[in-house]
Amino acid sequence: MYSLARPLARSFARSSAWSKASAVRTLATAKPQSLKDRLTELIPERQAEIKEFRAQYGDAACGTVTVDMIYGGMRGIKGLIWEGSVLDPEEGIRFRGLTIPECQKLLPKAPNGEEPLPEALFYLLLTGEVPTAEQVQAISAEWAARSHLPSYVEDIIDRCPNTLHPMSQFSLAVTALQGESAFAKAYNQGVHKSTYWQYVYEDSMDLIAKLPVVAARIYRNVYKDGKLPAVDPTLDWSANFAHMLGYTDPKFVELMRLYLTIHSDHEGGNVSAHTSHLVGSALSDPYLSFSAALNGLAGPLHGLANQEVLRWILKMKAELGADTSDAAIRNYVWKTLKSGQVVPGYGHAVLRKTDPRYTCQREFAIKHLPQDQMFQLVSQLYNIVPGVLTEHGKTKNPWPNVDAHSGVLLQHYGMVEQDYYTVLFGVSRALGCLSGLIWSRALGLPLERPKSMSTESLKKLVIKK
Ligand code: CMX
Repeated sequence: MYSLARPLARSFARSSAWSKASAVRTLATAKPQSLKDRLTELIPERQAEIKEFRAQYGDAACGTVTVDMIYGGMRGIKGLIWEGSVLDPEEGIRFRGLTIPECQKLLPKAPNGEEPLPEALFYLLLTGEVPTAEQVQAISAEWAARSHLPSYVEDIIDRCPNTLHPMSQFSLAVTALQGESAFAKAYNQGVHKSTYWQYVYEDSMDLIAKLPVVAARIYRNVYKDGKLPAVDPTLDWSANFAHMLGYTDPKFVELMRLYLTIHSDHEGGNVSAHTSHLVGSALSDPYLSFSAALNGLAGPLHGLANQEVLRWILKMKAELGADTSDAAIRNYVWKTLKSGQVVPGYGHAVLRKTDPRYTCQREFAIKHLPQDQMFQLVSQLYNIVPGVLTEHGKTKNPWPNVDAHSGVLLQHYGMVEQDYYTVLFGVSRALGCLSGLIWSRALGLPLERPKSMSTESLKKLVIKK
């Protein structure tokens, strides 16, 4: 096991009592531990560290809250704990201290594969440690073994009309899976709160295992003949998902590994992560919490933007015909803005630079599909849109986000059904939301309940007499 030593583990470097202890234990451990055993060791250490931190610094202020922040969607208010990742406006995401290129380098890969396995990222999100290939294989096998769907859930999916958006079907199926919740059963039996995380862990492992089966069933029902191959216990999570979707090209499988890794987590304040955190804080089980997150992900300003991007580019192609000059594209972007719509795939609530999740997908395209006509259009847009948005003068971040690139890769390998793209995002986002939920229960985080104000009460508070 590779443990996050300095300088990589910036996030833990400062709270080094925990990271040093785990590094030492890592070296001393001969036999690889299961993920749950490792968590069982790490949780009390982290609980003690936080207890001490709060005892010393519990009264420390963490910035001011202004009236504009309150009206402005709570941007920048530091208001929740999320252990798995931290987002820097300039640099982008770090998963437990590791950037995306560092994850691509350090996380175990499939035999002959070049992209990281999402199983490894999940281990990293939960423990802060890079697992061995053996530990990752154990997770792949465990997820394959837990992947069975109850027949009532299969029936619910099969009864959905093809006209119901795949994200609605996905959320519905995850809600229906709630009948399987170990946490809900344990809570009803009155288990001690110190054990909650263990049931949330079991539900999370089950749910992550089942998501590709649910998602592939929706895909096959809506776009294909409804027949689904069985899960292959010898394949990793992404390879199984690609196989069930009906894609056999090894490059598509590699794309899935990259895709499911990079869409997993983007700190805790984004709509999907925050929703799962909020709903989970009411001790709603992981199925209810994650289906709520999916409903947020299905919004066009969040995950649905990946569908919107491809639609917008196809519409542009249809409108411009043969003239895809820079000038014609610039006019099309301006037309979108002047009609009061957003340019999908551009801008971000936190980032102020090109999203590294965009960059790594661009690198994948340069490597595997440099001649793809749609990729070339996406590249052309990258040269044009930031300038137009800057001239337009409203957007704080004119650079592309993750959703500006994903669709063009998927369509290259034959997945042209744009309405489905956000479901892929949802499968991946489970890794971040559910690892967050496990830690929230392990740390005993309470019911989330910020203070809201009416305009009148806010005026009374801030206007000096
Ligand atoms: N096109 C046009 N206008 C944009 C814009 C874009 N891509 N991005 C921001 N703006 C506008 C905002 O709508 C806002 O306008 P108003 O003042 O009229 O309300 C103004 O610029 C300021 O917004 P901001 O502070 O820069 O951005 P926000 O934090 O409010 O919003 C986001 C962030 C992502 C919702 C926004 O950039 C956007 O709508 N982008 C397009 C949709 C998109 O790609 N979403 C996916 C984000 C990644 C993800 O979650 O998956």
